[in-house]
Amino acid sequence: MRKFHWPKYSVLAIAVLATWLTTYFGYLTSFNLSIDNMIQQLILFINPLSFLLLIYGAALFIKTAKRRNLYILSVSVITSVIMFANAVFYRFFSDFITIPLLFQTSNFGDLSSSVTANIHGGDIFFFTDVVIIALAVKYLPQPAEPVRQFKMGRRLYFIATAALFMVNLGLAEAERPQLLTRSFDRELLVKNIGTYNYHIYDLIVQSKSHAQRVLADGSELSEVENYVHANRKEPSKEMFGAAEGRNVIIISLESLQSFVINEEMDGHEITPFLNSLTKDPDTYYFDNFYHQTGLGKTSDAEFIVENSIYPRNGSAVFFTHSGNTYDSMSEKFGEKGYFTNVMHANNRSFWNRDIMYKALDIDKFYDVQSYSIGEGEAVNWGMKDIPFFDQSVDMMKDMPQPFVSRLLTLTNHHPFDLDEEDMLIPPYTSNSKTLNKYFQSSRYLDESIKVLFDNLKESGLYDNSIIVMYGDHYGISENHNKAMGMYLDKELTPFDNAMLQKVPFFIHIPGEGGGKVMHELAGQMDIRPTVLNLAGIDAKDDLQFGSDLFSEEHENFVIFRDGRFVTDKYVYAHEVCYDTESGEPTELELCAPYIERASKELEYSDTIINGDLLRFKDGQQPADENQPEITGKD
Ligand code: GP9
Ligand code: MN
Repeated sequence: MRKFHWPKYSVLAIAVLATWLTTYFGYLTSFNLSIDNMIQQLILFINPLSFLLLIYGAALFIKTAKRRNLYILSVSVITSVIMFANAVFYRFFSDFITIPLLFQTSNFGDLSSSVTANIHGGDIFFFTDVVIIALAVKYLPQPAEPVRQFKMGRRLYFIATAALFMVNLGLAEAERPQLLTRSFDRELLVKNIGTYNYHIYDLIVQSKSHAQRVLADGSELSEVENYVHANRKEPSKEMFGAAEGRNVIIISLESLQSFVINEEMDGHEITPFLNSLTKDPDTYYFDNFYHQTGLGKTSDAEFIVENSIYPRNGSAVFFTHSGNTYDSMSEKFGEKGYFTNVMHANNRSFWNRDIMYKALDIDKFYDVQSYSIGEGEAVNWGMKDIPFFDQSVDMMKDMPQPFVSRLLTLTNHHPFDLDEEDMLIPPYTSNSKTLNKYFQSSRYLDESIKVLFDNLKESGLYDNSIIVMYGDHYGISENHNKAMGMYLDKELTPFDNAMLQKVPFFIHIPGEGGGKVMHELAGQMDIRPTVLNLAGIDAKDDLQFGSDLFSEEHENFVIFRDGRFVTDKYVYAHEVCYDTESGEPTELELCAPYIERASKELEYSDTIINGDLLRFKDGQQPADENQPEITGKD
């Protein structure tokens, strides 16, 4: 076997090295990436390498030196342009480029002016590698043409490249489990797999959904509409407009499950404020209410609240279908003159919110940059909920009224870490650290809601608002069944796990006085129809899978995103039909009609999303003209 002649391939080696380092320094200087530890720094450092080895390595298949050099130079120009374009884009949007944005042709006008304004002289730096490679091409000795025996060296080269890629992915998976399956944040993707791999990933995700969209012609819409309208429930006339003209404040209670409400842990009340609300005359509390989210978690819950359509199975619809036309709740409120916004002290790109919110017609996103996070005001995933609510209510005071504000809390998020001073009750003691901390963290979330209510009262906004609060999804997964079983004092079955998907749902209408605990079997899908009806906005022609919770016709049937379901008689989980009353398995036959209906409903929902069918609905503009305007950081 002949030796692999590295020196002869010095142009290739220099190219990889030069682009690698240029990319890495580009990361450090152009993007505001939060790196928390040495491992993350290491991942950031190595993440461009496997892609560069692969793309430049293709030169090893090119026979003549001249063409090879031309190829290497072209690659260096392209990679530099990619980094340069992202850097300029980032200055304006605090985000990385994603394909749906490039298809939003109507935004090019805006985009190009902001792009030119954001180019700096120093950006020439991104082309350092091109210059170095050009010099190498000019002055270094060129290799002889490859000979047969060279194949072995080439094979080794690509095996090493693949191995490096796997190491990179392994480290990324350890740092951020489920990064690729859930694809929750462009920043995290770039930090972990690098800009170049991120663009390939984005290309795959987007082209998959694009293909399904192209094939849809609108004929499927009428079948779905027929189904939805046949199952339509008449909203409550009595409650229609009960909160007309008021501000609507919708709180996403991070990871809050119903099992903590009106319960104690080792003698400590877990959610004293929320408990008091369940007895409050102005509050409707729903104690038989389920989340219906999938992998997109918080964002799935948001999707449901806005659309009353199921999110997608296996990926976050906020990421995969942000270019669709939607008939969102925000759009409806907007048409009635409400100022619609979301408040959330996290990166604007998390869950692709910055893009999706435009598709949902949300007027403004108060992201992390709208908040000032002082010393000691951040824990776990970011800003603590109490200062978050303090500052949010301050901003609400300046909003045009009526407004619809959706506020997303964050502190009660896995791994449920708190600062000592925020631990208002002791931890639980079980074999699950997660569950042990969860009680304390839920207690903190409860305290923050109390602060929110106090702030609203103080600001004068309270009396003219309604406050709607929902748990977004589970916080304690089935991995903690043993510890949960210890807390609940029973061995958990799939039936119990289905029951544990209950999340709290509150509708608080100051001064209304009709409040009570409602045992209606319900789910997040019902939030949109209920809220719109309360606001006095007619939604009967909308394509909603949920229905008004105050309607007498409301049906006791909740379908989970994964196909499980709950009715007043049966619960279906893990292919077993259980009796709702006793929790004991019963004949599968009894669940059969519901199984069929559940899968049909989920399928219809997927059809709408995958085919972007709402663009064919009467009164909707064709999707391409309907793209929301892109604005930068506001
Ligand atoms: C992040 C927050 C939490 O912005 O919404 O996301 P989750 O992991 O709960 O979906
Ligand atoms: Mn969440």
